[in-house]
Amino acid sequence: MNKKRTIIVSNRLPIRIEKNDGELKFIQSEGGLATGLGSIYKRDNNIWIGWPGYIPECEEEKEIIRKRLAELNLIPVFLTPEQIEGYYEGFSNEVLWPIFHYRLSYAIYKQENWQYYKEVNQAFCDAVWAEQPNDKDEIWIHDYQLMLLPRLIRQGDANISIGYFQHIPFPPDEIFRCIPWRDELLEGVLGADLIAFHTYNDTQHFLNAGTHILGLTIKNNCLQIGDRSVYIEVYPMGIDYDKFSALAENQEVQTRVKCIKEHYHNRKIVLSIDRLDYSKGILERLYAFENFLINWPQYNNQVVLYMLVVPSRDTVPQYKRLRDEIDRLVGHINAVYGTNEWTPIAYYYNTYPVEELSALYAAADVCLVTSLRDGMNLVCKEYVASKENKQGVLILSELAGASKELLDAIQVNPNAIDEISKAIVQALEMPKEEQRKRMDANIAIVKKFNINHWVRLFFNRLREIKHIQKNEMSR
Ligand code: GDG
Repeated sequence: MNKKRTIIVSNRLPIRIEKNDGELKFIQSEGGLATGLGSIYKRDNNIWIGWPGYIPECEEEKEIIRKRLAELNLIPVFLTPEQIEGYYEGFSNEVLWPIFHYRLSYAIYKQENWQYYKEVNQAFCDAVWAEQPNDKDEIWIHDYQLMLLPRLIRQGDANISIGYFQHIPFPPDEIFRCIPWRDELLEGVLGADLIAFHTYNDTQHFLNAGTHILGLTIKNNCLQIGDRSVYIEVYPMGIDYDKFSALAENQEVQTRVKCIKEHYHNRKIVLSIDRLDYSKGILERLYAFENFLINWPQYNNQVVLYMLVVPSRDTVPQYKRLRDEIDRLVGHINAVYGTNEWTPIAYYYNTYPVEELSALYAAADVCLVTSLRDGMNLVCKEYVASKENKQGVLILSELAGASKELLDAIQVNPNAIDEISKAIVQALEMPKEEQRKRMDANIAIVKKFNINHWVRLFFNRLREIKHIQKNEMSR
């Protein structure tokens, strides 16, 4: 088997396994990454390695799952409940997630969780080597749960081609420095040939961490590890533009749009969609909406904030507290400002099919994204893709990676409550012509720099780097 292979590795496989009445169900993920990489891992003898999100009851069930997944080019890494708690919930979500989102005080450093993180990264490495990759193959590792993996793999083959993409921000080095295991994490990622982030700032923070914390040198924009050059570059992730623009035109979705608008008696709809997470600025958004109701009373009964929060990590104490606070604040706003005819906030804590999401995007007059930090934020791009030839205004946090691309959104500082309220008014009063102009400019960006473009660009660059390295070695 000498043909070049692509191996994708991420914490989760692009599939969900459910067991109903003793029968295993394999449900393909519709997420952006799964779609974008679908054309790659399903082809030839390429594979995707990751946790299937399910704990098998016995060895026999493991084997059944392994076989079923192999037919889909997927290789499972099975994790124990203790590993999930220590590596995923404990280390990834209670150390790396808060630190990388600039929330120092939320980090909980526990030595035993670090041990689990190392153990699971090693398990992923073993799963990669079990597939016997060689130095013709390409390995693309995704995200902060697997920061040690590039180096672990590199130790088995100095010439193998490894790319790493981080979907969340990389903080300034003085913040990153707070992690007790910062050196090992940096050295781990630096096993890759190409390390990529959504924004230029993230790359600069990473370069600073390399020079200030590890004392490395930079040559031609690369970090030097001995005689190896590691490329640190920007690849802003796109979405499946065609899918979202086609969905918005779909007859059933259009019917649903009509229903939604009628349900709210043609009041203006301000939409927000996010996972439950303190990085998304959900409370700030609610304060801003209350401030808007107080200071622009002429809009009472004219506007609805439709807020969809997708359940996430709600066993983690900070997330549970956030959820309680959202419940309280939504209850307070609806109780104080609502009337018999009008409930200001339509709040749902739920997951919807993508068709429903599409109908909401198409129906919304305004999309409000107030992330306090966000690697990219795909919701705002999906909103834009659902608005071809239509009206709509995007209000976008300047602290989301997408703000570097969607320059024609109304950009706000998510900590400035008054600024967000004013932006809501500006959006509601924006002339149709200006809406169209701004939306057209945003559409052009989202359409061109779509998910396929992102995947293509990344792989082309990884190949180019390998080529450069080979030339350097033969000199
Ligand atoms: C991380 C980074 C970065 C949401 N609700 C439902 C649903 N969704 C989908 C959206 C969108 C995705 O989930 C959320 O993506 P985001 O980018 O907004 O946020 P994270 O989940 O935090 O993602 C982020 C991203 O990685 C990619 O690199 O942009 O910064 O934090 O696609 O559509 N999908 C369905 N039902 C829902 O109820 N089907």
